[in-house]
Amino acid sequence: MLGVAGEAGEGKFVAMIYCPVFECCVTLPAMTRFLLVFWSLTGVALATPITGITTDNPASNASRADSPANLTSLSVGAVTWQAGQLVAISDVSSSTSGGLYTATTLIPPEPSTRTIAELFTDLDITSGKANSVNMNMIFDTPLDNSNGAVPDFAIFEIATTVQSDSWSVEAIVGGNAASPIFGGSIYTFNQSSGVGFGDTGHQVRVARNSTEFLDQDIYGVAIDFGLLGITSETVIGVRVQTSGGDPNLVVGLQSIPEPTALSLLIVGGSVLVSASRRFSRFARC
Ligand SMILES: [Ca+2]
Ligand SMILES: [Ca+2]
Ligand SMILES: [Ca+2]
Repeated sequence: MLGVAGEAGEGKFVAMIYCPVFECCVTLPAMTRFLLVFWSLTGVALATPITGITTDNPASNASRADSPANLTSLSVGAVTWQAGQLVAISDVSSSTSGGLYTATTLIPPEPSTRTIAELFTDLDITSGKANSVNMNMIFDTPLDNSNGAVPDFAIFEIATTVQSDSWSVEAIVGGNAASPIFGGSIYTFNQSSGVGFGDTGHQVRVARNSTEFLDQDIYGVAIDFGLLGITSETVIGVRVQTSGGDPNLVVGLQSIPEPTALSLLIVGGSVLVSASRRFSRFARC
């Protein structure tokens, strides 16, 4: 199902992927809308690549060294969470000491007063932690899964081309970041299991040392609490665990009422079916 990835800009994606259902290439947003409708109707779900974001600092594809960019909206198919619906992390703890980085600097070796909490309690997609093992994060406001299959939180990370690390996530339903109480089950996903991360159009240039730099793109994926076995519980945070992944932002997505979200998804799906019929006449691949 996953195919060719195209270049992305701020809020605009032209990636084309092969859809075996329609036997043609469709845009990534169209495919995501189809998947969301399919999941809503069948209960079969996967994590979902984000399809667009906006930030307070537009992406500059000509430069690999973006300035800090705080998330101001996030879209998955036809569903968009605006700034007031994005829930930041208020507390974070980590089991490892992997390198912290900001938009242009790896910390260390640069002397810095920045802490892991500072890099994860804002909405900046250009700062994070390289080679994490696991991190416990508490949302500023508790969330729930009253929106059904609509995603409830998103993870952003850096990678050279496409995200290829393995990720596991688990809901925190009590306690705090240092001593969490987990609920539901662990959900594991990666590129080989069919879950890709969507390209944000932003980049970072991470310093490995004083003379060596690593250019990375920033990607995002949205996840439904149902994948974590959460139905009626209140979720106060999440544990994010990776095999060498590099998270730079975890953000909660306030619940958009299911009827509204579902109608948006169905409209999106209807548009997709209509468009795919027209498209398939001349765009088979
Ligand atoms: Ca960050
Ligand atoms: Ca949900
Ligand atoms: Ca990575």
